[in-house]
Amino acid sequence: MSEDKEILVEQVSGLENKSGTTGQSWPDDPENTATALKEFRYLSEPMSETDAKRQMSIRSRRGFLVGGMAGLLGIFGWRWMPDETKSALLRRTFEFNERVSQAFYSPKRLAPEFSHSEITAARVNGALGLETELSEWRLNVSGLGGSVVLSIDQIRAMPRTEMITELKCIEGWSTVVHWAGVRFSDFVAAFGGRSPNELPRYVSMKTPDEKYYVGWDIEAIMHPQTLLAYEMNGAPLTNEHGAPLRLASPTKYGIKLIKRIGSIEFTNERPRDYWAESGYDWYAGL
Ligand SMILES: Nc1nc2c(c(=O)[nH]1)N[C@H]1C(S)=C(S)[C@@H](COP(=O)(O)O)O[C@H]1N2
Ligand SMILES: [Mo]
Repeated sequence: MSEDKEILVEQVSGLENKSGTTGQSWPDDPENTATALKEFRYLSEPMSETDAKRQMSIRSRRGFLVGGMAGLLGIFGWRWMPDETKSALLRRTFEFNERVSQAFYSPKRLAPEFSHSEITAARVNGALGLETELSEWRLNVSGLGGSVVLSIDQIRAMPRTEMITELKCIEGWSTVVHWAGVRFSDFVAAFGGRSPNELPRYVSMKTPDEKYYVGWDIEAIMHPQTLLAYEMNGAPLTNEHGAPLRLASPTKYGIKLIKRIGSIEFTNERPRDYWAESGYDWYAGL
C-alpha cells in the first residue's frame, strides 16, 4: 500500500472512532435524561489544555485528509481518468467531506445559557410563510412509521423545557431569548423513543403554505437545546414570531429556526432548505 493511501485509511478509521463517541443517545425517561444532561453539561465546561490540544490535532488531521485525497488522485492519474469516474470520485469526496465535517462539528456541547436579567428585547426578522391568516392549525408528523396530526394542546402536554439562549441571525445581530416548549428529543420520545442513530438522518419542516422550509440533520435536531417552542419571553408566541409553534435552538443560525411549523417529516433524503437554495451553508451550524 502506498504511503498516501495508508494515511487516508488511518484517517478514515480514526474518523469512525470519533463519530462513535459523538453519537450520544438520550434516555427516554425524564429521570435518566436529567442525569445524562448533567453529564452533558459537565462535558460543556471549559476545555482543559490537553483536550484543546487533542481538538487541534483532530483539526489538523482534517487538513491532511485533503492532502491524502490529492495524493490518491496523483496515484490513479487524474488526467487520464474517464469523465464519469472523475465526477463520481468528486461526488464521493464531497459526501465524504460532509460526513467529516459533521463528525467534527456535530453539536455535542451545550451552548451557553443566560440569566433572566440578560434577556434582550425581541426582534422580528422574516415573514416568509406567515402571510396568510391561520384558521385551524395542526401539526402533521410523518416518517416515523406512519403519520399523525397533532393539536397544540397535545404538544403542550409533552414535557416542558425552558431555556434562555442566544438567537443569532446570519445578518449579524443577535438577541437573548427566553424560550419554552418541548425538546425535540422529548417529542421524538413521545413516538416511541429512539436514539439518533436509529432515526432517519434528516428532518424536514415546512410552514403550512410550504413557502418557508428548512432541513435539519438528526444530530442537531436531537440536541437537548433544540426545542419546539410555543412561548417566547414569558408569553405565547405572537404571529410574527411564529405562533403557535416554531423551532428554537442555539446550535444553528436564525435561518434554520422556522416559525409557524406546519409539518415535520423524518427522512433519509437531505431535505430542501429555503436559504441553502440561495447559497447559504445547508447546516448553518453555530
Ligand atoms: N416561517 C419563517 N420562519 C423564519 C423566517 C421566515 O422568514 N419565515 N426567518 C428566519 C430568520 S432569518 C430569523 S433570523 C429568525 C428570526 O426569528 P424572530 O423573528 O422570532 O426574531 O426566524 C427565522 N424563521
Ligand atoms: Mo436571520
